[in-house]
Amino acid sequence: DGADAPRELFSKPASRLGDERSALRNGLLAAEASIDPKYFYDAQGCVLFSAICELAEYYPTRLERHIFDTYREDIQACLPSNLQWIDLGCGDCLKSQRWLSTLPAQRYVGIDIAEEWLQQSVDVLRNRFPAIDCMAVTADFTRDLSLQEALGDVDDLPPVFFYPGSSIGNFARPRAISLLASIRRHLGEHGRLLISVDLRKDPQVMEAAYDDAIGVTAAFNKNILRAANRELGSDFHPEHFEHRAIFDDAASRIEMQLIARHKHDVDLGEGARRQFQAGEIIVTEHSYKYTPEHFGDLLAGAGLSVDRMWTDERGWFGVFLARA
Ligand code: AVJ
Repeated sequence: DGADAPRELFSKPASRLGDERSALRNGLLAAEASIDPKYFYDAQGCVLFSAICELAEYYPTRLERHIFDTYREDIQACLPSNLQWIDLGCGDCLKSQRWLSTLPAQRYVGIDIAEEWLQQSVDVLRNRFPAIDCMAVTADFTRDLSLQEALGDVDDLPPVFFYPGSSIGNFARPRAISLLASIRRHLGEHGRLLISVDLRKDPQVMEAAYDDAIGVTAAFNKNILRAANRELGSDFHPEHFEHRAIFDDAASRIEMQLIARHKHDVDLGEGARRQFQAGEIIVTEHSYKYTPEHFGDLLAGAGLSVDRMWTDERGWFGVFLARA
């Protein structure tokens, strides 16, 4: 039913869809089954993620807003005097709205993969800030940050890339570095990157944030099976899987898993099938957690250096300002 199909399906050429579909199927046929976390964010997944952000256990969103509100003037004083605000993975653009009302931004560029949601969100911004040139760019910047094509020749203003929400935490080091390096190529002398990341802390606190008491995150995790069913024509039953979130200290990441409750077969479409043994795992997401030093190393690996860092009082969450 198209109503709640993953939004980005509507705006992709068939060839691209085919590649993604086979990548999804291959991930589920691999020895260690996995599903790319981008499939979380269908209509239902976005509603569940918004609910996760309100959970007592899920501290990142609340702490990031506390840091932005507490240090707004301090952060703003470190930004170029007139700028274009490049909002990476802007979603509903609400986080940027809080900045645009006090920033000397001449242009806003919202970049996201979900086209029509992006258009609606940028239209709201356009109406709210008539003096700012607002652009919407549909791109998967994590794979093909073709900002040059996306921005064209609008490199007349120093860019501030805004990458909040610890979204960088979804990527292992190699992909995180290539993403950060592609941003660096657009910074020039005056451009900046304002990026946030979840910091390492008591594993129980981190695990609770991904396995809340009332089960919203469990629902968010199981919902990915419905997205896979729409994409592949597979017949996963979410209730045949159990949610688990564990902190892997050596890899410094939360791993979200779906665990088969009992032995059963799943039709993966196109003649492919897989038998899941009881206890067998599908990995759905990694969320990497950094110390400030480690995150500084990651940025350095992409040719970026840290200008400033701000954290909440307990040092649980970090906002970093970086330059080329
Ligand atoms: C949006 C990817 C940053 O990793 O914390 C929240 C997604 N997953 N609860 C994160 C998520 C489970 C979130 N990111």
